[in-house]
Amino acid sequence: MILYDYYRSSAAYRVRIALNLKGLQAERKSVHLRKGEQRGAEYKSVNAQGLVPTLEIGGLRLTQSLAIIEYLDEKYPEPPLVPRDADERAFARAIALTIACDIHPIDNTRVMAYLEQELGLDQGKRDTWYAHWIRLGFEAIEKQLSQRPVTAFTCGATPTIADICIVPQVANAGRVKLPMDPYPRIRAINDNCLKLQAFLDASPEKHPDRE
Ligand SMILES: N[C@@H](CCC(=O)N[C@@H](CS)C(=O)NCC(=O)O)C(=O)O
Repeated sequence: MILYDYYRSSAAYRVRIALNLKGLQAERKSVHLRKGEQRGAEYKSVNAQGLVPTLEIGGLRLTQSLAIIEYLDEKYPEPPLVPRDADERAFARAIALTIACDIHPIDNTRVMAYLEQELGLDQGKRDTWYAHWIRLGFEAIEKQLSQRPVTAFTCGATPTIADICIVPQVANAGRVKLPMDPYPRIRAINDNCLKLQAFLDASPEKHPDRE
């Protein structure tokens, strides 16, 4: 198994957490996003989108972090990362997709580079943009969580795909110092996740390629 990875990539961070929760080892190949390696022909032959992560497994090249996590969950069912109950599964996926579809892509490296290079936005304006989309998404997630009983993780006593998406997104919020006070439920889930070794070991701070 080979994970094409970058320490600061929150999408790759999701897959690192999932692999750790499943107790799976993957060889790591670093794709240096700041040097633009993701856009080179070599990596584009691995991942046509030029995005990390990619997971090579059993002769397949899997792309898209949530598709990778769902694949791992089907192939290695324990511990389950997607709730088996349909209602809970829908909620876990909704939270994961709020982050993966409606927050993260608007703040992606290539979007931020476009704002800087094509639209001439300075760092302050880029940070305002970055924080704005996280705030909008977190407000909605916090509201949805507040309508449910308090549990250690999004869907009960064990982490799921929702928590796997929350932790890297909270880390991204930290990069622009987004105040987290308005989101106590998200904060509590993040804190609970970060008590688990699987989450800690996947963090950018612990990444062997960290700069
Ligand atoms: N929806 C994709 C997003 C992948 C993605 O955007 N990865 C970012 C890093 S977090 C990337 O490779 N960015 C490179 C770029 O924007 O040029 C997934 O979940 O895998």
